[in-house]
Formats: sequence, C-alpha cells, structure tokens
Amino acid sequence: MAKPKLTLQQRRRIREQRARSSSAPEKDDLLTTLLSSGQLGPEQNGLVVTRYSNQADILFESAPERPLRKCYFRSHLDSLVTGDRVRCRDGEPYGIICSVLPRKSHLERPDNRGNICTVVANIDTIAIVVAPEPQAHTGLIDRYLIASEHHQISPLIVVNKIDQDPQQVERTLNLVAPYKDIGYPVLAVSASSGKGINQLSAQLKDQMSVFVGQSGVGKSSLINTLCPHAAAKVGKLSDASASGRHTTTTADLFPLPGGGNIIDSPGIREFGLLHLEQHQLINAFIEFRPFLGQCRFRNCSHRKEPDCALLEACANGKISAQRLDSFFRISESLKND
Ligand SMILES: Nc1nc2c(ncn2[C@@H]2O[C@H](COP(=O)(O)OP(=O)(O)OP(=O)(O)O)[C@@H](O)[C@H]2O)c(=O)[nH]1
Ligand SMILES: [Mg+2]
Ligand SMILES: [Zn+2]
Repeated sequence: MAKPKLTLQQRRRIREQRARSSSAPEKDDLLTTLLSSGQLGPEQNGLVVTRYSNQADILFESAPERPLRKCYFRSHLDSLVTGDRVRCRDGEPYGIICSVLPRKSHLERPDNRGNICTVVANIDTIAIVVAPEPQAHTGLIDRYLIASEHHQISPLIVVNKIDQDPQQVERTLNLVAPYKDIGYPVLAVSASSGKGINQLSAQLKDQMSVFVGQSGVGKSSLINTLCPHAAAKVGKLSDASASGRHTTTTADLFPLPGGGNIIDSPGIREFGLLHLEQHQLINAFIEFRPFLGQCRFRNCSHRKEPDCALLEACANGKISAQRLDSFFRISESLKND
C-alpha cells in the first residue's frame, strides 16, 4: 500500500520522534504527529468502511453524506474490521481512531495459516445469495444458515439472476423452496432487470447486512443496484470460476440510500463453523429442534437406531431427508477439520 503523503513539517517531526525513540514504529510516530498537531476535531462515532493495515476508511455517523476519511489507529486496535463502530477524531488530511465500541455480533473465518480471525462486525442480517448460474448447492446454503443460527443473526436467502433461463430459474427456486417451508425468508430478484430489488431494499433497510455466497452469483452487482454510488467491482463469471478467486477481495461497506449498510465480502465460506460442537450443530437445524431429546437412546446417532425421533420425523415428512443428510455430512466434515 502506498504510504500517505506527508508535509515537510510532519516529516521533520517524525524524524525527531524517531531520533528520540529509535524503536518506535513509524505508524505510531505518525499518530503522535497527528495528535500533537492540534488540528484534530472532538471524538465522535464512526463506522469502519474498509480496513487496511494500519488505517481504515471511516464514515462519520454525524455526516454520512461526506466523503470517507482515512484514519490511523495504534496497533492495540489491530483487530478492527469492517462494520466496527469506533470513536474517532476527524482531521485534515487524516483522522485517528481512538477506540472500538463493543461489538453486537461478528463473523469469523480461518486465515491462510488456519488461525481464526474476525472478518466483519455488528451484522444484523446475512443475505445468502444464490443463482441459477453458478449453480446453487444446498450444502453451502446449509452452512451459511448454521453460521447465522449459531451467531443469532437473521438469514435471508436471495435468489439472484431470475432473468436467466426460466427452466434453470425454476430449478433454483425449487431448490430453495424447502427453506421457505421451514420459515426462512426467500426473495427472488435480478440485479440486471431490477425485478424484486425494491422488496430486497425494504428488507435490508436500517440493517447492517453482509452478502455471502459463491463467487459470481452477483453479490457486488446487487449492491451496485441497491446503492447507486457503490461502484463495487463486478467480475465476469468465467474469470471467477476459472481462477477460483473472488472478484471482491476486501470486505467493503456501502451505505444504503434509505438507511442501513451492506457489506460486500469475499470468501466468508466457512465462517463460524470450525468450533461448533455437535449439539450446537444439530440445534442450528431449526426444524429438528422439536424432535431433539425425543429419541429412545440419549446418545442416538440418528442414523439407524430404533425409536429415533429424527428418523421418524423424516419418515413422516416433518423434516426433509436432504437436510438430515446435510447434517450428517457437515457433522463428518467438522470432525475431520
Ligand atoms: N443475467 C444476470 N447476470 C448477472 C446478474 N447479477 C450479476 N450478474 C453477472 O454475474 C457476474 C458476476 O457478478 P458479480 O457481481 O461480480 O458476482 P459476485 O458474487 O460479486 O462475485 P465475487 O466478487 O467473485 O464473489 C457478472 O458477469 C454480472 O454481470 C443478474 O441479475 N442477471
Ligand atoms: Mg463481488
Ligand atoms: Zn435419534
């Protein structure tokens, strides 16, 4: 990342600071300079729009229409992520972040080394975006729903690209129909034609939402339709599937014109599932709940035991074989992780 341009005076102060404490890292020097400049405004509330290594783009809550301000933060605030609410002081050309307000929710995923790290904070709604192309998979939808349930964040299933081939669209709508039956909200939309966008916009109003889903389903395209000034990067489907990479590479926040914010986030595929216990996993299948604890054996595996309440519910059509199968598969995959 390019370093910020400093005035001569700021450079001189930094050199002086360094001479005094040769071990002090450069970013803290810059922060000290900003603090001692006497030009910072009073503390106020802000929202992290994009996080960089030692700075973040901040939206000041008192002036949401104003351009974003780059603000620096000290290393003790290193866990800062998109969606965090902060106390910050405005300044020209840079402000500073003083502290992070408590999070009401957060989502995590493993980094390249397998360490769990938080990727977004303060989420009210997880919009699970699927499409006829690339083809939707129930296994992935189930994983996102489990994460939503576990973190107590409302999920919303969004079927995008309903302008595509009607047969493929119908297949996708049939695929998500069982989720509607369980009680999950499902919306059918098209970022291209604008169909259903008003309903989606109404559903997301005043919420902090994160859009998740396979690369190429149209998350960024939907955000560009919902937030006219967003200019989120949109990729060609073939590029995304060929490279296996997401076009969107950082978690970015976009304010909704009518209130609320959407976070466009890449690769939150596995969030939150890594440290789930088996009982937490099965509880995340909400339609299983009435039958839990009703099996003859306390340690029932729900696979072949007699008087298994889940198998009976499945045989009676009260829960779907597909969801039960999905539970088994995800349960096995978590054991192997
Ligand atoms: N026909 C049609 N194509 C769409 C629609 N929405 C998006 N697309 C196309 O789908 C492709 C992928 O769109 P993106 O918005 O980049 O998808 P994404 O989900 O953000 O992908 P990543 O950032 O890689 O995770 C682009 O070629 C879009 O033009 C839609 O409603 N209908
Ligand atoms: Mg994208
Ligand atoms: Zn059982």
